[in-house]
Amino acid sequence: LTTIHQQILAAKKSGQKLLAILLDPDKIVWENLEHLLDKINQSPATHIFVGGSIVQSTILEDLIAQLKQKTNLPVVIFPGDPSQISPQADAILFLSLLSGRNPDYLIEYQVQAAPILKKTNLEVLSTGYILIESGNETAVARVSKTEPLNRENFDLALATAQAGEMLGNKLIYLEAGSGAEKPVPLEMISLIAQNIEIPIIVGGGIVDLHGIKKAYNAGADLVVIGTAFENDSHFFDS
Ligand code: 1GP
Repeated sequence: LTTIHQQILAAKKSGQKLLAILLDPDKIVWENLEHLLDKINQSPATHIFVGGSIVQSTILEDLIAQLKQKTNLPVVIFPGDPSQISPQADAILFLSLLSGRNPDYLIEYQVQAAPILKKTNLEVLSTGYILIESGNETAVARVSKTEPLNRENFDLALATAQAGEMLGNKLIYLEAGSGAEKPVPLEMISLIAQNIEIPIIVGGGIVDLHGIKKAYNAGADLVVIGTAFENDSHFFDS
């Protein structure tokens, strides 16, 4: 029995690139769910992330139940706050928003979530979450009331990722924000990839297959696609 963490590490070691489709329960058109599940099953996705900035728990539970029934992919919660915990999922990104200086997103919500998580079998993936300026204000910045890191300050982004690794995070998530105008700079991904050991997730504003490939080539181990698949369920058809 291997954990999702072990699978990600094994993939990184063997050079296999991972892909997550991000589903925001608030944006699901329920009438089209069957079709969406088919498209997910036909896609190259290796993981499904579920979450959003504001999500009602009943909708979250319903969506995860459907995903567990009708796909074989691991379902990982990508929570906006501690209300977004479902014991039906396989794992949760236990995020600490390292780019910000809002204590709620650095430790308060984690303290609230810990006793709830203890009562579940969810695999807890501690993740250093780093928001990078993307040209437009994204929901993460707005909801968390934090400033993203300057997209040109590579040294600060690297120091932040390294601090996350030293704190014991299992993963680093470089995030431009959902619907970002500009994705995380490729040079920033490669600098960080060359200078930390833990796997790197990259997401936000990646809108075509070429963008996914470029992120992989720069050193991303797992790429997250939300908006582009949400807008076009044929995104992965080729
Ligand atoms: C957002 O990184 C994810 O948290 C995905 O972003 O919706 O822009 O693909 P997009």
